[in-house]
Amino acid sequence: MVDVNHQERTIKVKLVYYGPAVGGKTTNLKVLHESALGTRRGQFLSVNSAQDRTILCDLLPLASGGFRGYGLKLQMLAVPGQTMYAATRRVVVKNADGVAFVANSASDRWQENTQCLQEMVVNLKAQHLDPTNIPLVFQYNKRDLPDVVEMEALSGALNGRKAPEFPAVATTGEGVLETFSSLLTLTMEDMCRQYPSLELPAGQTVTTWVREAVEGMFGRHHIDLSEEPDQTVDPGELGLELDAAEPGGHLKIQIPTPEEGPRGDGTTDVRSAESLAEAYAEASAELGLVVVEVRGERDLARMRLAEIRAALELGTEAMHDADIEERVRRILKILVQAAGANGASLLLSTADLLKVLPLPPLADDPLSQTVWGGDHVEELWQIAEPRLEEATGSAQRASALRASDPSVEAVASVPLRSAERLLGLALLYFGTHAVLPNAEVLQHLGFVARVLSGPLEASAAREATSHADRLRVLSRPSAAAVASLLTRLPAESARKMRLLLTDALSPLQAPGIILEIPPDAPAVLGDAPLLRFALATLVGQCEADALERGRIPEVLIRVEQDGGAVKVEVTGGGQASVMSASQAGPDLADAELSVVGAIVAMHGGILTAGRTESQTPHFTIELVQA
Ligand SMILES: Nc1nc2c(ncn2[C@@H]2O[C@H](COP(=O)(O)OP(=O)(O)OP(=O)(O)O)[C@@H](O)[C@H]2O)c(=O)[nH]1
Ligand SMILES: [Mg+2]
Repeated sequence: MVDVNHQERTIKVKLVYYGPAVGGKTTNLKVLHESALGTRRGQFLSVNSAQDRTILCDLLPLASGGFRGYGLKLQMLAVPGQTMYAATRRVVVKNADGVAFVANSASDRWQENTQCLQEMVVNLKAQHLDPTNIPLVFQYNKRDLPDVVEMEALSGALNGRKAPEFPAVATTGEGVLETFSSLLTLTMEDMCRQYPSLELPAGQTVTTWVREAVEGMFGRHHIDLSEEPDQTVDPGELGLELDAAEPGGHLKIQIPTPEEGPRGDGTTDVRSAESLAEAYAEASAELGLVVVEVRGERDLARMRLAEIRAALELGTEAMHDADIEERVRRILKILVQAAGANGASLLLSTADLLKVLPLPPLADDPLSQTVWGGDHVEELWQIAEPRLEEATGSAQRASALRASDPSVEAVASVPLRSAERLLGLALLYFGTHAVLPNAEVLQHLGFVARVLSGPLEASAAREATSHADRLRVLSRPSAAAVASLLTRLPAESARKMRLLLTDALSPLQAPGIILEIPPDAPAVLGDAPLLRFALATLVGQCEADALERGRIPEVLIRVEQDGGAVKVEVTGGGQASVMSASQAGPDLADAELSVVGAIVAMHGGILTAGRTESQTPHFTIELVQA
């Protein structure tokens, strides 16, 4: 039974490849894994013998995009075909939502195919699955071998149910995607029968949905590896890569298998040995699923960090290069990626008029186009946190959203506000096949929006006055939000690249900031945008301190080598201003400092904060030398 989670908005579907040993099950999954676009595939996990025979199972997670706004996760499994792993096969088919039977076309494998099919029927029944009804397709593989059984003969012997059947040469990709698409279609049709609430709206069929889903996952409907030896890697919309480990790699666990098992004394209870094997296989298969899930979560956390990094980068880079429309476009791109949306626009409140800035290819904002939508946007102007609204929620909303071209099924409204005021409202649009954001994603969007409101505020202020002072990079609530995210992420999520501090810190150069970096300063290991952001925050602290004491800010950033570490010192100060007398500076231990602390900790470094003898702020960051 398909696993539907309404709260997380996910559907999990388990598809099992069953068949005799060396029939090509693993090869099918391997080809699917290698051909799937980078953002759609998880890690391919196989537990093998040294000879590459499957011992436990192969596990391939694929994300097929949205089905009625739910994120559809496919768990593709292949059983081990060798006779001795019967207990494992029984376990792996448990809770299967659909099965592909991969037969070996070789003439000398005829009997193994029929025996294996009989065993599959027994195993399905043992797991309370109906072999006459479960979504099932046949693949007659290895059609390239010189001596193969005719398709008709294989079909007559195996396919009594007259299920869809496909010839294949899995090693070249032939028939692989066809088998998969057909199995997915049958399984989704079956799911719609089980859950009438998930049935597609009028005018859409599972077949058309599968066509688009396969296109989205593989960018094609037929694989021919003989023609395309090169892999295409899909870096995602924003070009944000998941660094360090490759997320979609192939994790192979090899277990040496002895030629023969340990010698028993002949009194072993065969049944208890078998149930032990089954319990072991079950535990291991579940462990496999957990490993894949944990990796998925880690990849998601990395993606989140990449989005935050992109947002922070926008806040610390030189302002004059990008005009406000360019800045808005980049803000929207980050939000679109974080939400998995199909389009977006930003309603910007400047002075007394409302500016609508759509992200191409949208030419205008769909919602503000309609009378009802225009009024509704005014209501949305009041919201404090991101909100999702679906077309299915009300008739008026449905007609407003579906009137746009292409038609839209949902909109997420994300307010961009500084500590004091609403700067703009991002409207993120979702098409028919999108995965709609769940509560966790909405929370993340709110959080990214708080970080993004910094650069937006800076741009808006720059528009107002051309000689405005440099603005604080983050407002306090945003800083607290960033700190809470950074402390939740594992330390290894930060990119550890070899950085020359001269390059990494030069964007901070500005009037009133002195950079003292010796030309022979050693490189450090770190994440440039995060480090730059941390230092910009410290500079901001020093500046604020000087201003509060009535001085014109002057900040020194000094880099020096200290044994195996690299020390970066940020010292405040300033010239006396004619404006006012000096007083004690503000408290340094606040939310912003906790962000810097979290970033430094991610780099395995140490942050110390204090004041010099003359009471000016003084920070030291010790970083690891590359
Ligand atoms: N000639 C040919 N070889 C194939 C084809 N498909 C798979 N093979 C090869 O057959 C061997 C076995 O393939 P696997 O995919 O490991 O078979 P399996 O069904 O997973 O086998 P078990 O794990 O033992 O159950 C490998 O060497 C493959 O490269 C095919 O269509 N034609
Ligand atoms: Mg295998």
